Amino acid sequence: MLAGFSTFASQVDNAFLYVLIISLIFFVGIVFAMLYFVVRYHHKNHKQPEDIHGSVTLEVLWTIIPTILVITMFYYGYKGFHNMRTVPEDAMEVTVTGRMWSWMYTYDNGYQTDTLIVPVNQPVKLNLESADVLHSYYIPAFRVKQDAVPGWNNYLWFQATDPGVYDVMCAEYCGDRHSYMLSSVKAIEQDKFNQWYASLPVKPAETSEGGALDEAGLAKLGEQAYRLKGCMACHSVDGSRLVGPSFKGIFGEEVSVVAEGKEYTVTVDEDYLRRSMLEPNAEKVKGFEAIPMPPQVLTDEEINQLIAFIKSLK
Ligand code: HEC
Ligand SMILES: [Cu+2]
Repeated sequence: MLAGFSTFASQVDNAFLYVLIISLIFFVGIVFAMLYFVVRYHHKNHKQPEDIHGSVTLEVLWTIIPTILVITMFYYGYKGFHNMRTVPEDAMEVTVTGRMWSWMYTYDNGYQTDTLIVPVNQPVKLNLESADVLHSYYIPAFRVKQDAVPGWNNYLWFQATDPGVYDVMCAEYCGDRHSYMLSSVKAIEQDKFNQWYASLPVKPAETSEGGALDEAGLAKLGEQAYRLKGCMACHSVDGSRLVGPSFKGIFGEEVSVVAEGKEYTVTVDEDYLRRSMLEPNAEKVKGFEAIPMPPQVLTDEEINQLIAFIKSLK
């Protein structure tokens, strides 16, 4: 079995093992009883078939024993479930946004990352949100999995026990690039975490020394947003076609679009890019009519940064 690295691991693994061992005992018992009957009641050994009438003792035994076994299984399962749904008071909270096809993490101070960073030996509560369809947040090494449902606040919690980098997956098929939601959670020592957290700018946009950013600075933030906001799942920057058109070299070019069944060309300028981000499905790029771009949650600042980034991709 895959080793576990959270306080839930032994509880989940023991419940699993308990069910597995009982199933194995029954499996072996049933197979042997079957083989025994095949030989014992073979017509050569048992010439004359006979009727068997009920046995109250047997019926009581085979009702009561399995009932007790199933109740103990339920007990272990319920105990674990209850523990997983009861978040400790001192848990650190992080908001997780699932969307086609990436995860984004927002910390209490507003900072956003594409990898979850948590301290070890500290309960962490993840508030799960989805921006579009059903996703499921899954950390196998921590034995936690929970659905992210659009329009509904779900959560999970865990406490990592060992520093390390662990896989995060989406466990609910969510479209073409579902597998792209593979990412990671990094558990680090508490003091290292505190250092990292204290060093964070309040918002990524405040990395420069205030004042207006030049075009190159904006484009750099735009590149961050491109990765963080999940655009890279569908838009390449090297000209290759993913789910959506590549961003490379589109600025200033003509593009054929379809809107309300009519086809026309527009020049890719700042307004067009802004429109494409705010109302992605009002004008569809020709050749991509059938593929919806999910609605994006972007601030004006982020849109300006993304536009600068797309402009810089010659
Ligand atoms: C799930 C896939 C997906 C994601 C994620 C996505 N897009 Fe799109 N995008 C598309 C598709 C498909 C199209 C083409 C159809 C259309 O125009 O609606 C498109 C079109 C565009 C266009 C027009 C491009 C052109 O060549 O004219 C822009 C600009 C754009 N997206 C920006 C973004 C930005 C910025 C993000 C991230 C914040 C993003 N998209 C995230 C799928 C996606
Ligand atoms: Cu998903």
